[in-house]
Amino acid sequence: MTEHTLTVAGVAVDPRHWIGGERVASAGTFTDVSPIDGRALGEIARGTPAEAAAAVAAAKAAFPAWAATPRAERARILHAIADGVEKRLEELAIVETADNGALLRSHRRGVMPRVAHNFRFFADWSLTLDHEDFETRGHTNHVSWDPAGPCVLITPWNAPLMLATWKLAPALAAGNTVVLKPAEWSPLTASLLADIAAEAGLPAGVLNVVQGYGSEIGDALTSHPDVRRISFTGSVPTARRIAASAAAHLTPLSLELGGKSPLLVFADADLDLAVDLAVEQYDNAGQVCLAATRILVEETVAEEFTRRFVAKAGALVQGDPREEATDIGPTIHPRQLEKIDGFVRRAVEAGARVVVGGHRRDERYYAPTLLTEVAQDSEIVQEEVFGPVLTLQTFADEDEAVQLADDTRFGLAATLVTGDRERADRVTGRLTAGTVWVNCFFVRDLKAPFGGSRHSGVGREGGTWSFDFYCDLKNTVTAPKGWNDH
Ligand code: TXE
Repeated sequence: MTEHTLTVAGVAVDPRHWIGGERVASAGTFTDVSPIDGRALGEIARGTPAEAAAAVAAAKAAFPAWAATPRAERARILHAIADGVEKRLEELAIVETADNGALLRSHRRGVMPRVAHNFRFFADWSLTLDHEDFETRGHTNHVSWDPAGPCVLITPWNAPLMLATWKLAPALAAGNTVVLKPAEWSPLTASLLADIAAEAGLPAGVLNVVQGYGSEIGDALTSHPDVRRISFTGSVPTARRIAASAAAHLTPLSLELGGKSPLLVFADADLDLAVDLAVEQYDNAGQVCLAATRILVEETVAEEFTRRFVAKAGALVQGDPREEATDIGPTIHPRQLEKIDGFVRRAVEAGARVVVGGHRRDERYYAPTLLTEVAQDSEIVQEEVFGPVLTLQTFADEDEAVQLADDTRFGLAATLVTGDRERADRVTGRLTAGTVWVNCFFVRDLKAPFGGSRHSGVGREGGTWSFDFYCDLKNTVTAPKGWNDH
């Protein structure tokens, strides 16, 4: 504990940067506020471009030794980080909930175990990367996966530690060093992770955490000539700024952006399953990039689907995310709630009918909402709301279902509910989406490629695809002749 330490829900958190294995205070600070009740959690380092550059310099200095560390040793340290996450799981869960308002029970049972799994999975996967050798006219081709260098990871607030570690683990396992820039609305668990990584024996400078506003330090990170990879999860406008800034040095980018994913319910579907999957889209108060926010139902079952949906949605408990019984917590920030409310008001003005919700409960909680009678080209159907707001449209046949499903600028995911396997295959083949779930939702293996098409992103991460991104692949061609020992 130092004079800087904050106590958040009983847990000590250092609000300063973590650069080169040391805590570094910033010239200024910003106030981190809990979405649960608007209470200030503390003053957090407000990074400057010079501080961001210092973090990149620390990552650069630490790179040669970490890159030269045998993979098995790097994997051992990543497993030790996972052990640390598991040991401090309860603290991480409590702090994350205080900071971003998502359900404590999900953090305890789903998210934080997954954070530990991110480290274990990518540590183990790094050991399986093939050093493929093959021959060309007697010459040997040897493919090696070289670490790329310092990586900048920029992450959002909706699933802070989960998204940070899903990038961080493969980047480190591959032998890169990292500057992590967490979102300013949820800075705390990244700081705890820095402590855990240091305790696990991660050498100084391999992981650096800079706090602050993306608008103030983003450029210093993304246009830096020593940065070799940038992985970003967040909004489309910010992605455009990052891409423009990264263009200065042609720094490779991985962009995981928003979505407006469809949930297609065919008349042959198990309707109770369809309703369960639809209501699940309110998880994390709808602040999930993968959320299937456009429900498309075959006309003949639309009335029955709606009846069952209304009953199920009506039973959801909205309130304090720390309570076990709560299903839907607050939105991240009153500004986000204002944005959500604006979307719904404009949709209603344009003729949408409110089936469920349609209003704020107070300045932090937005009632789970379902709107119908919405036009395909309307804002509410085309734009990501990032709140507990779903739309319902109907379709007459498979062709219309596909046409509506695919008619946005996004392409992140799609969910189909149908009892007909052939239909599932046909429809899946016609959709543009990085992930298609059939009769399920959110089942996600770290081996699988993850990402989106169109405005939902550039590139894929997951399994070998993560290492494709975080490594420089090198092919060495060796002739059979020319050796002194011949
Ligand atoms: O995102 P930003 P915001 C969508 C969602 C939400 C909207 C706005 O629709 O309503 O985006 O959210 C950093 N250079 N998603 O404003 O700005 C920033 O500090 C470098 C979907 O919070 O994209 C934060 O760390 N970095 C999404 C991160 O970018 C910059 C999750 C994300 O913030 C920067 C979040 C800059 N110039 C929002 N400006 C998803 N795909 O899941 C900001 N940042």
